[in-house]
Amino acid sequence: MSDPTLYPVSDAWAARAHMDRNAYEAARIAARETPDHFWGDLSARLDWMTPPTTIKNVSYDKADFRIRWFEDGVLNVAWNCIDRHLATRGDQCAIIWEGDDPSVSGGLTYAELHRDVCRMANVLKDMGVVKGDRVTLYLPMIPAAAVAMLACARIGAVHSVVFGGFSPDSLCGRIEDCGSKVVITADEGLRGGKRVPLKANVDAALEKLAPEYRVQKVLVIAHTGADIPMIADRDIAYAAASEAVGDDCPCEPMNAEDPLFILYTSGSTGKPKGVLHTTGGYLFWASYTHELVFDYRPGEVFWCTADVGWVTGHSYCVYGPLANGATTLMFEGVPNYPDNRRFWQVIDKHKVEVFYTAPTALRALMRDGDEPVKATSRASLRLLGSVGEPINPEAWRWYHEVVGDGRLPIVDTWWQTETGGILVSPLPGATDLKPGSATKPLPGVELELVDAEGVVLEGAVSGNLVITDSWPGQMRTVWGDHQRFFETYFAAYPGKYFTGDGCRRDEDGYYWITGRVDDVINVSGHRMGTAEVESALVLHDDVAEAAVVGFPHDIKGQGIYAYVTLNAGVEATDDLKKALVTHVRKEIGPIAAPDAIQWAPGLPKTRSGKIMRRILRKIAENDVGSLGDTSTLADPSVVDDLVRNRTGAP
Ligand code: 6R9
Repeated sequence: MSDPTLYPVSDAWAARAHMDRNAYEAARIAARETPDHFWGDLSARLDWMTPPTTIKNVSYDKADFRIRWFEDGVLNVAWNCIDRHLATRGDQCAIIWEGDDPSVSGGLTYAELHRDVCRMANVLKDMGVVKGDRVTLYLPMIPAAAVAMLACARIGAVHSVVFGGFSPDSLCGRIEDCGSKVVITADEGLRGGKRVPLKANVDAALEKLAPEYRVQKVLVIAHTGADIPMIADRDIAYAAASEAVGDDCPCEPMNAEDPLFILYTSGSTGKPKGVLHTTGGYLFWASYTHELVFDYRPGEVFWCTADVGWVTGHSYCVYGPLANGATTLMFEGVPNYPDNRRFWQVIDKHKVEVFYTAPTALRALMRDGDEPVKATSRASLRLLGSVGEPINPEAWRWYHEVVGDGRLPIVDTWWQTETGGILVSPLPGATDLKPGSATKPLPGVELELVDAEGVVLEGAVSGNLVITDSWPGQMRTVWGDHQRFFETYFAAYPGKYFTGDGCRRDEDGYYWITGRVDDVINVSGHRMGTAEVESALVLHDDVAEAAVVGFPHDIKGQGIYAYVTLNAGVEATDDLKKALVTHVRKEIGPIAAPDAIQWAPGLPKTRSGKIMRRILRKIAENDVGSLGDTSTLADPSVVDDLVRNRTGAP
């Protein structure tokens, strides 16, 4: 077949997989009809200090709202990810580390991971960190990042990892929101041959903190060895501190519903939300989905290219693989440094068996043709995965035919920071593939498509994607704002979790995620709230008002298009555009930098003053033939001006 639309499960996969078609169908029914029994049995995949007797306790009703899984169970995440493997795989590599510089790599066995995690846990304890305290991590992609996460988990501290690409301002906001008294960072990071001044950013962030949020200690890991200023009584060099402690640290018994981590993510309004995940349900889901979706077998080398600053890095670089006793690869660098063969060379170097990356990386590499890929063997690979945004069929086929030599299934995995782990994905032994479709929900994931009024849509149709029941990995609250949690996810369609995504279901019951239907844009697989970028822009002295929308971008999936109204008397120059881009990079971080800025003398507003983003989106997409009804605008003529002066979006 030259251009098949269906890629059937091979006999070999059906035979080897954890779940074949029949097992999948049976699990779907069992999870729906006898959830306590189904999940209760499966919960034994974790090691419990006290096994749970109550399995599922969930209500999405406003009056009686609660989400609890395995609630009387007691366990420790670090025990499950490390200690329980020591007897059988102490000498197995737990983490392979590949540095930004191709001549630098390393790693840790499970025994070494145990030693390092215990030491860091003891250092944290000596610094006064106790169960329930929040600890902010601002680290490069080095094994110490996983060690720090697990050290927190070991003593019951709640980690909040902030992506190293976020600015000091963003870091400051996240430290204040969760009230961390301790920050763990490194001297510098390395990405694509460039140094990332992590410690300097932490210093700048802490200077901006309001006094009541004063951070007491900063633990600094030496990575590049840069000569950085240390502040007496606040900064602690990790190397020396870890020499002073023992390498044994008991695991704190944690209730299944005790918090494990907070991870900030962008929403459609306001500042980023602190998504809270708990101990039992989250770890269970990360572990279960890692095994099922990637059909993971002990001893295989698993590589998820995401940074631990994102949820994908949490669940599939660290928690899922380590809970399953895997060898997980951590890569510090970027796909095109020193050149565009890097991913494939790393696969050959470390004999990677499962490779999990984002469509934006594939689209960027695809531009350079097949030759860089074909220069490598990739013979060790047996499965490919995709995550973060819809994968366009063209990129899917390139991934399948060129990267996978036409022989590997692709699991296109749909999920969110909020869901803790994968919810919709093919299973390699059970699901025929369609390029561009995340295919079908995992057992226990009950999807519906609804219209704007909440009417349930049947059959082959497009609508808003909602989930009618709970799964163990679901987030439990927005840190410090339970009301916002309910309002954001459960108020739009009572009794259902609203994903924020639009979706089509085809005649075979396959799901095709079409993208966000709210004011969140997905830039290179990273979520960005339009409101956040707008707030950053209006902080600039010359800006009166700003409106930000997404537009289709060949590589990034979506780009950021900003309409900016300047203060009276300010001259609209190209230099000012550049200054605004720099300003947003500084306020939020490089991922938020606008791809296009258009000067807008006026913005299209309703008479009640609401900006009509629908129109701004159309103009940014250069789809000006179908602007729809503009008669409700206070001043319809602003639209003509915007259309006339549309910026040639890249
Ligand atoms: C894991 C992660 C979540 C949003 C989500 C959706 C988009 C993620 C996708 C996908 C289509 C896929 N998304 N995976 N869209 N197909 N396979 O990315 O979490 O950063 O919270 O983003 O990403 O729009 O709602 P997060």
